[in-house]
Amino acid sequence: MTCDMTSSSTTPSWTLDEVMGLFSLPFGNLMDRARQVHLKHFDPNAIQVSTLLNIKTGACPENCSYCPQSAHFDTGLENKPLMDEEAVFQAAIKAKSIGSTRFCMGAAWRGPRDEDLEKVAHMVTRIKALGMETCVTLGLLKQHQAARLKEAGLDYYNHNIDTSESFYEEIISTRTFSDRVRTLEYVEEAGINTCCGGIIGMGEMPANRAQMLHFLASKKLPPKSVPINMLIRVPGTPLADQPPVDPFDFIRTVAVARILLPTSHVRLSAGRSEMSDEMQAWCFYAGANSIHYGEKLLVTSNAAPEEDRALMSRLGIYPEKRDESCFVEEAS
Ligand code: SAM
Ligand code: DTB
Ligand code: SF4
Repeated sequence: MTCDMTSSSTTPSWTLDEVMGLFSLPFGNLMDRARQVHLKHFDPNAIQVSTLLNIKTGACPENCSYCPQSAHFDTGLENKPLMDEEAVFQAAIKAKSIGSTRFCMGAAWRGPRDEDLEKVAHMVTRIKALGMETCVTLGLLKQHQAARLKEAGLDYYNHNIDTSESFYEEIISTRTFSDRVRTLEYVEEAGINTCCGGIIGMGEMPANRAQMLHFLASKKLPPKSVPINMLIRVPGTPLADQPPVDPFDFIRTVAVARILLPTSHVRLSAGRSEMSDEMQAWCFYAGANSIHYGEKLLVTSNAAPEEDRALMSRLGIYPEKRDESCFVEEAS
């Protein structure tokens, strides 16, 4: 049994113009709007805590311009094959011991081969039995692969659309936006929660950010988890020299995500190590209520765990308990 998927029954429908209007609001007005929505649906001081592990590193055939793991760019990364199940399991135990309630495994694949998917399915089942929520991000899936992950007990599949459909081909040419959407459909049909968001700072315009969030909010099943990544400008990737994102524009994007996806968790994902404490505090105020916790993201550094603990303490925020709806069978 996995978590219920009735996440956004209260989501009103938005036109793209209305979403653009939210982005254009004076900063304080937008914060007021987002805060009201956040207070209505969540404990504003509880933060969902996930830990990431890259279980297969580098040599990815896709050419995502932001990604240090693409075989198309020389980022100095050491490629590594799929990790052993036992090593992954031990990492999950460690993540649980530091307070994470969800373990997210990432693989640098265009999509998994069936034999690799089977190995990942075993990892999912073992980690779930620890009492953790499970998430994987493995690239494009076939329909039967999504069904197999559901059978293994997977709670979330992370598959980002990354940006708007109109800007997509500027960033990636080895697959289309529609390829991505098809995998999301397979995941939804299988009954797995989707985790889907994007990256800010790739050279997109405010309209592209609005289109991306409008697309997510307009889905019949909006994602239950929405990562908002700030581009990590990795040397060797085509986006290495992008100008930094204006912190207020990033916070605005978090706030619009909160308003459009009122019952979803909005995750501050990549880029937190480059954010000031004040910027993160504004993101939490604007409605971000999930983080990746741990020294590493997939291959790049994350905010230091001791700094995260200190910041949470200074802000009076605390880790959210796990979602009990994910564990109905075990509890009964
Ligand atoms: N290969 C799988 C896929 O593409 O879905 C899973 C791993 S992939 C690295 C997961 C997500 O990480 C991407 O969709 C992207 O949103 C994010 N990401 C990768 N590199 C990033 C970077 N340099 N800065 C911010 N986010 C990044
Ligand atoms: C997501 O949206 N962000 C995480 C997770 N999903 C898998 C990954 C961020 C990756 C940042 C660059 C890296 O370390 O590879
Ligand atoms: Fe491969 Fe995923 Fe990186 Fe794209 S984002 S290059 S699919 S690992």
